[in-house]
Amino acid sequence: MQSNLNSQFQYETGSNLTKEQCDSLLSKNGNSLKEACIEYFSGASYAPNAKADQSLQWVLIGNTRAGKSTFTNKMTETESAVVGKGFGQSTTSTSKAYAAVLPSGSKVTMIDTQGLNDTRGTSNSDIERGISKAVIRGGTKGTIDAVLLFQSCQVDSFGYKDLVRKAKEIFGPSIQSSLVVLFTKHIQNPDFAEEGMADCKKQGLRSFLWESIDISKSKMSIQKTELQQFLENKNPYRLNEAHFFLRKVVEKAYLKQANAPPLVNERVENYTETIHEIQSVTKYKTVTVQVPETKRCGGFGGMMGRTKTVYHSINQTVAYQEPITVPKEVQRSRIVRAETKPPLHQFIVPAKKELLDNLA
Ligand SMILES: Nc1nc2c(ncn2[C@@H]2O[C@H](COP(=O)(O)OP(=O)(O)O)[C@@H](O)[C@H]2O)c(=O)[nH]1
Ligand SMILES: [Mg+2]
Repeated sequence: MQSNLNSQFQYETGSNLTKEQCDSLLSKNGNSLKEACIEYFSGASYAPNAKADQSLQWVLIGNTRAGKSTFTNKMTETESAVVGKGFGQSTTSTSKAYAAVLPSGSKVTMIDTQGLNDTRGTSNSDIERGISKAVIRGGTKGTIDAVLLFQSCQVDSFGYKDLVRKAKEIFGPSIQSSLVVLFTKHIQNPDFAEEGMADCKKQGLRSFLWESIDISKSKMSIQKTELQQFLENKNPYRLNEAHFFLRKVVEKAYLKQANAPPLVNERVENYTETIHEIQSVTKYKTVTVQVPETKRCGGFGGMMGRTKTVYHSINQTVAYQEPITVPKEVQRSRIVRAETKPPLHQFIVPAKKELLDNLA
């Protein structure tokens, strides 16, 4: 039964969770498939009363090579985040938390996330799930003070619109007021940066120009102080809002799944059947036959040449065919039709889209 539930869970989530991971999610949810799916997609394990941490929490989101890891290293004054070297190569494959002390002395936890539009073929929805898992389920802190959207000005400066959308998909629509677009690599392309910032303003989004590399030590410390002041947030985003949003998404996805036409699955099933074959065997039996013999009669008649017929019984063995039934195994096949609903995970993205579009 449990292994059945496990495979159903894997089907619905399209995940490659281990048996143990499935078991633990299912048993945590009283073996309710629906609740386990809600937890899987929404991060319900997020502790609503996560410890009230005094430090700030920033989440860094951006395309690969936008400068997230470099930024992290500048803030922590270490080299602990790996920076991309080869062109177009992404380096951060999972989300990691880094602690830094701001010029004011406040502590900040930065979650450096896996770059979106990953060059190694990881799909964006997997990355988004990874981010929400790290941030929402990580449960280190119940609030986010800022989500920094990294936009490199190397090629253009409008890609951040996609990041805004992604951030809303991950955290829910009310993240908007905590979003800050950080324009990086702007020194060579000040026009791109200017256009981008003007565009952000039009969208009612905050933006900040940031330089990690081509900057002196003293300018860097001014920049950090400015950023810190810029990111001060009196009303940090509460992570359980993200959780509520994602829960709504899963519930909507369930509805969509229920209304979707079933997938008809036809497969050929082989089976063995025992039939009874009629064969015949040769058998023998003994029969008694009467064999006539002509004998001369006795007395006068005999002398006159008269004869008579007498019969002798003799036993004879005769062969005959007797039918018998012999059991025989034969291989047969039949077409089995099964109707299943498409897996739940196929409805998560459309459900999110619908919820966000309804709000827009
Ligand atoms: N000029 C300039 N280059 C940067 C800046 N930030 C990052 N880079 C370079 O961009 C490349 C990718 O940076 P990385 O931090 O790994 O990007 P990530 O994928 O977003 O983490 C590296 O070669 C960095 O040196 C910046 O502010 N200015
Ligand atoms: Mg990185």
